[in-house]
Amino acid sequence: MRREPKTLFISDLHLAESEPFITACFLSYLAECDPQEVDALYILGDLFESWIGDDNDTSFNRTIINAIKAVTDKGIPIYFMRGNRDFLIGNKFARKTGCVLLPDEKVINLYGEPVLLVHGDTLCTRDKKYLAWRKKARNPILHTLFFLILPLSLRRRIANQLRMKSKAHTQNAPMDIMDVTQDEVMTIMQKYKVKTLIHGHTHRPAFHQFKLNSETVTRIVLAAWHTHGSALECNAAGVKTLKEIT
Ligand SMILES: [Mn+2]
Repeated sequence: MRREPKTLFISDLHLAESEPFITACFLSYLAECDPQEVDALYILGDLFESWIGDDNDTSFNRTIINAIKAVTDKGIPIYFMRGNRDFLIGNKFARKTGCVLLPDEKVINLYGEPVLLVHGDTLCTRDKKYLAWRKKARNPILHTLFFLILPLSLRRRIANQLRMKSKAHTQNAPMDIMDVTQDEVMTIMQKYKVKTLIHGHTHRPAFHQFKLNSETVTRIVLAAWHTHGSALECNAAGVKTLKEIT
């Protein structure tokens, strides 16, 4: 008999070779995904700490790709939304893993309920410096012309420098500008006419309830994987729980 079906949401794993514990945690999480139980897995960005192109065929990346492929091969659909750290993930990655790539804003039908998914970086509108950079970096013509044609070794160096710059920026920016802007949250939820929004990016896991057009709506924030994993589990009855993964 089929166990109670559920849909899973994860984000901000920041997988890197230097973090073997979290990588192992993710690999065992995938291995335990049972098609009798899991309807779908959504990865809402920043699966990787950095991604310099689908052609960067390292053994680390291959291990992750194969583990994801094993899950989609079992018949569990995996949907992937790019984050600010792995926005260069492309069609080749999707083909190799069997994932379906999602656009930056996506409304899904979650057991009959329309739910809006975003990574979360675009909700942090007070971080003007980052948004200006994002606009340039996310231009597909620009990254093909100026980044993806560079040799991998050079791309790796640039990515490291950008990461260091980003770290310095995150550490120096006042705490509150790194969180979402409530106005932006309300605007986007209204635009897509949803009562539930799920996102990651801020590393501030929570269920936020507030009024929007006199209705109670919910913003669910996924947790980053630091010392352990975390996933949002949703079932057909509408129950949503953030669960620790160890
Ligand atoms: Mn992020």
